[in-house]
Amino acid sequence: MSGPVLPEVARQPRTPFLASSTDYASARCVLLGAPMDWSSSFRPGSRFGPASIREVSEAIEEYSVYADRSLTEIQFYDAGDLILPFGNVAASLDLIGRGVAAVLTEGKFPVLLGGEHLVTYPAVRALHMLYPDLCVLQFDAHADLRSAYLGESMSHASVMRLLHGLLGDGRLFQVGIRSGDREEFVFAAEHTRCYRGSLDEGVRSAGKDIGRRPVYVTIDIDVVDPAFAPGTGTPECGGPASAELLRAFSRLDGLRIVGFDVVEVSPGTDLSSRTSLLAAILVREALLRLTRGYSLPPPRHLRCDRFTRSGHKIWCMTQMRLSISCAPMSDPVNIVNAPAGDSQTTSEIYVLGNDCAMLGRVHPPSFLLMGAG
Ligand SMILES: [Mn+2]
Repeated sequence: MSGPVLPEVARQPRTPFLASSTDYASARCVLLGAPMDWSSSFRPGSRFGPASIREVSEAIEEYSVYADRSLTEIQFYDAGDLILPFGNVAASLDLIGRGVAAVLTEGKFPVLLGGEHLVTYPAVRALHMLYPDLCVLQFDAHADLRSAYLGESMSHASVMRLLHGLLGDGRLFQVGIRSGDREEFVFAAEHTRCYRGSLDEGVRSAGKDIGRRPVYVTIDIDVVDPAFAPGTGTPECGGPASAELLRAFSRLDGLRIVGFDVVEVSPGTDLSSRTSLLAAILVREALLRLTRGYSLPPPRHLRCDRFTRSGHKIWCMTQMRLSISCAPMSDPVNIVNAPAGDSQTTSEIYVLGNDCAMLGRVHPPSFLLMGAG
């Protein structure tokens, strides 16, 4: 299959990322923009991050001296930005989850461009259904562990708390953190691994603790000092230089990275574009690492618990076109608009998610069921 992922919900980029392929089928990674900043508290504008990162990617080299590898040696596809309903957090997260799930069911790695940090939540939720032992490595100035911010639990300031609720204790690894309220640090001491030293030491320690478990890497660009990344929603002084971040990034080499995002790039407050340039380099480094060696296994496990009650709606997506079907999951799934020859039994259906989410593939590679409770 060639063409954009989710043509109904993603828009082709005006300027695709440097060296991206036009051949979707052979791509190992898919870039997907999530231009959402609906919960940004200080300075909105990260909705313009994905377009800005793509635009400045022209100015960086395809070859990376850090990875000794070039984007021209790998296959990745830039699917453009998801079309998100302005101001609607729940519906936007739902669409982001679907977009990431669509990438995963194609056996490809997602690379998400934020957007505010909340976009990480649906991405991790989709991956967690594929990888029950998933860990998250967070580069950030902020702990993002508030149970709610301004009365809102679905907030960029609460995203890591949401992820902790999903993954449980000891799965969240935090580096670069230098800001948060006291409760967040008390929470971190008990429930996450929050490394307070240099980025380099933090990533090294996190790498040892994560081991061979699959890990999603999320980079809030504000992890570096505002001198190096002024274009971000909540700049936090006292951070490391961009060189330190790139050095720490090279330490990720031994890890089994299964997804990546870079978030909180808000180009409007950075006339120099250095924030977007740094993000573009991070995306290049991520792509070069995600395509190294191993590939994404197909979904393996079945979790039907949220779907066993009768009367659930099942969204059925065939050949990346959405259609709607309704079926009680206790019965064999009744697939509407299934192409002739596709399995109509539940035996090959994998549940990847719950409320926003997805039932996995029936016949790879182009079949995806999406469900909502
Ligand atoms: Mn942050």
